[in-house]
Amino acid sequence: MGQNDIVSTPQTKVRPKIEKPRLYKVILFNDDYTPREFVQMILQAVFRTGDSVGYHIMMTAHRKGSCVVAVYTRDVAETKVKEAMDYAKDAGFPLMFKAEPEE
Ligand code: NFA
Repeated sequence: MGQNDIVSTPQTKVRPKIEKPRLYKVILFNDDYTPREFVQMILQAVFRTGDSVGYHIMMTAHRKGSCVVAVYTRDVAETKVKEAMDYAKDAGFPLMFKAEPEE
């Protein structure tokens, strides 16, 4: 090959198809027994809602029957649901959370 020959390697870009992880909603359900302050405490401790957002999520579930708390990957959603319900169970309250896949 002479001095001025250009050698070019074909630049094929490999773009593997990456599936986005499915996300799961954590839903809080109302009941007649768990104190409001306890629900708020759980929302702050487990879901890091802060004071004001925790209050609004609790009140929405209280008025409408349920409320989406947050959205996570499956593992995180299920771990937080278990953690929250273990706290409630230990305190003797029937508070319920569920993790549901998003459409
Ligand atoms: N309904 C409960 C009460 O009046 C409060 C509550 C809110 C419980 C949201 C569960 C979920 N003490």
